[in-house]
Amino acid sequence: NPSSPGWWHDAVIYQVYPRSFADGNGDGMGDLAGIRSRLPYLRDLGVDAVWLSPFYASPQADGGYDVADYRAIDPMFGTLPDAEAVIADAHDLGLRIIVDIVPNHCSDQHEWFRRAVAEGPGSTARERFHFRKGRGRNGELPPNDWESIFGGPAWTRMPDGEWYLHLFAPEQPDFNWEHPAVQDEFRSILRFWLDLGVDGFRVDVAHGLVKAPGLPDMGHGEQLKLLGNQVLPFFDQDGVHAVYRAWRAVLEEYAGDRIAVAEAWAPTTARTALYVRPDELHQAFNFHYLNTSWDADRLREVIDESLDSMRPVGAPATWVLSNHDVVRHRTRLGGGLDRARAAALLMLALPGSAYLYQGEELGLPEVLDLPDEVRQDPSFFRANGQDGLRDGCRVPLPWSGDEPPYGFGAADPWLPQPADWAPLTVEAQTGDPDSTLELYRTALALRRTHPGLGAGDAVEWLDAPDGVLAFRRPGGLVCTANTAGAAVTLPERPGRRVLISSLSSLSSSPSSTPASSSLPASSPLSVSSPSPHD
Ligand code: ISL
Repeated sequence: NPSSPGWWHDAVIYQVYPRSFADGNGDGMGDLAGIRSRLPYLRDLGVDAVWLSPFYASPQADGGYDVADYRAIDPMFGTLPDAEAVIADAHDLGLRIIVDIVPNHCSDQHEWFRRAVAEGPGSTARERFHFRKGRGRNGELPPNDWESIFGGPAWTRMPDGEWYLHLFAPEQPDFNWEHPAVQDEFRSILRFWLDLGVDGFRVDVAHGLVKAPGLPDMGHGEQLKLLGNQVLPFFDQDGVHAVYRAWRAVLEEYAGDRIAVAEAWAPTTARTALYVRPDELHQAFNFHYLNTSWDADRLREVIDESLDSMRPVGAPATWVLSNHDVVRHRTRLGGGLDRARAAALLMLALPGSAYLYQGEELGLPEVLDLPDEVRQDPSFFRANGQDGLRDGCRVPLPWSGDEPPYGFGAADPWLPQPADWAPLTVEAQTGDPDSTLELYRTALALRRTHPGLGAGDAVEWLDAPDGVLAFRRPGGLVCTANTAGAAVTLPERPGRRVLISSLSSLSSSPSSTPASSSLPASSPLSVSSPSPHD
């Protein structure tokens, strides 16, 4: 039906971080064969699409976000036929596949950068990147004061004296997006993957590609904030939108509703909305929501602001709690597993599209005690105010068994798994109605039987006591979340029944439980519906 909104308006999209999902060949590193073998698990979980973080040929200086060849699979992950098999199997199972595209920078081992290094100052090969002479008497100072997101200057000096720009690690040189060859190359890369059948792209650092003309100084020495109101000469420049208009035209060449989602850290939701105008990308991650604390007033404010900012451009709001760059929400929100479960149900009751990060459906916590010598993340940036590297959310998934590697693969996983994860495995949780995995399965099934849960672009707030969020969704479903530290008493809602609750005791006998009049302290969320006689 051409008049109904596309599949992506209310899709639940599951992020796979390939190194840590499942290891098919027993070398301790996740791979495409492992992903392929676990696709039925994702179908049974009930998600609509799978986003795969990079699996391209890469020296892995930044977990594959340093791409040496955008059209090749890294041997560590498999082969191009393996990728085709994942796409084909996913489609057979009714799952869509979204791949990561990394256009801001490549690897220093990319052919173009190697040529730029070899051909030296003044060569045309250098024009595809940002090479500059340094400041100071002998050019010994960086060309400007930009800082890398990972810390330190955003410039590295070549032995020949020129400097090149890298917003991330020195192994990740930034492309010069003013250069037509760069623009052409990425349109061609999009077509390569679209021809292979992918359903869309997650655009890495979508706000970074275009730099302010002349590369002016930032003007202050402040440490970069993950999400601030700073206007920076290398982020969220107006010129970036021409790139996405060109990409949208490529996506429209293909049948089947292919989409792109922007990883755009813009300073405001209004700026974020510019990336999802009708002729640009389809969705943008909502990092404002991710950064919101578990507080009813703040949540309500950010939910409204998110919906309000997307409404004028007609793009769906998105909701995300965890990804491979931030502390897992079970740990980040504080309040333990109960709060993590409530936050998940709240997210899945909101209109729009929700992103899950592998392992959150198991209630995995952040691994905080990884020894320094096993860590591999090049970043030192501060996530949500907490100092931390990003390895603790990338620990390989526990699938089965009583001890590491918990069915992840045959060998020692590339990051060690905690000794106490046996109760968190997929095997241990499957069939246990109180488990977090079954909570997610039930919630995702409810989104299918009650399509109103993900539909529309507004929520209808209901009066609620302090610390409680309550809203009505289409079909008369009411969602209630208690963010307060103590039990609250809710008005009686006769004739209603609880469809799902993050607190297992409330939903254990769904058909007979009256709508809760008392919502216990541990921040549960319930979704209730009118009874058939209501
Ligand atoms: O831009 C930022 C702050 O304003 C950063 O948060 C930045 O957008 C973010 O770190 C980008 O992350 C993505 O690109 C990185 C990679 O290390 C991450 O894993 C990826 O998600 C470089 O490719």
